[in-house]
Amino acid sequence: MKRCLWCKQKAVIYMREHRLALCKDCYPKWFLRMTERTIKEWRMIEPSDKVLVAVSGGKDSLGLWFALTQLGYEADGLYLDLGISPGGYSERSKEFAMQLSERIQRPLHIVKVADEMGKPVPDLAFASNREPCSACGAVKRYLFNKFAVENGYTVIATGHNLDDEAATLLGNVLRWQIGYLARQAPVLPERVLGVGGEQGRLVKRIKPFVRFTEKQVALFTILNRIPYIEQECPFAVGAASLFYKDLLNKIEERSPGTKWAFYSQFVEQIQPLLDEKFPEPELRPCTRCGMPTTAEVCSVCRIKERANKLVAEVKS
Ligand code: Q46
Ligand code: ZN
Repeated sequence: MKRCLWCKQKAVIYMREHRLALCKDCYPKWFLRMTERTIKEWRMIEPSDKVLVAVSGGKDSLGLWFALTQLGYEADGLYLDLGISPGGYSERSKEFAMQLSERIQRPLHIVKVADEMGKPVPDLAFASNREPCSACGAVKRYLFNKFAVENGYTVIATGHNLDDEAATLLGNVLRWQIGYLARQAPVLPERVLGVGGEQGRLVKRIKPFVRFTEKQVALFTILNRIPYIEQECPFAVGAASLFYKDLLNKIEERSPGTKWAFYSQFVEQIQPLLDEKFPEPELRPCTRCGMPTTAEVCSVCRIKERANKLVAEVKS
């Protein structure tokens, strides 16, 4: 049995990639220290920033919200009710988010996708003929940004971990999705429109957990006794990202540290080159809603319009 390197108690985790064993008391301290280091290294949060955490009710986003408040950041939460009903998924996730808000005494904002878009995510996806995750991703990015802009938040923090980011990177590399690769980074700076008023802004996005594996985040959340939704979103079943995560875990097993090397070397050496060579097209205000987009009509307004058209066709 391994002993904690810091205090010699019984270890609860051995991180081969760091050659570090830690106990249940020292591990959360190490985890917070590493989170703070990531925030500072990437200049994720400045003292004047107002931080909004995208809270889903899962281990990553709840762990992140808790960690940020432990580190002294006055971060608020936003829970988007996607209206995913199989297994009571959205309802149960919301309960967990509310429990943590109560415990850390920070406000949790709740926005219902159906109120904002006229329909919940599964109906929007079906009616617009898109994969649920593709419609869901676009709607989430849009509504988080809209809420942040309208309520004066300057940073949106998400709980993406190393497994998520490495799997996305692998997927993008396998298909050489240069546009996506050019914009895959732990920090996406704020982008402002020359014209278009207050809404013409993409709020800065940060991923303070990119250094941690999924297991490391889960352990932090569990050791801090934060209940979270363990059930996967019903639409995640069979997703390619789960398969890529599995592959990367097998590689990591054979060669510890590969996952981090794959991701961090990309971010340090390749992403800046791509970003320079393939700059994002100019942003302009969506002609329907005024939010920033690279097209004439933003993808969310197009989803909404297609969904409404279908309803009109069914009724006639
Ligand atoms: S919530 Fe939405 Fe995820 Fe469910 S529908 Fe897909 S994108 S899997 S993070
Ligand atoms: Zn729009």
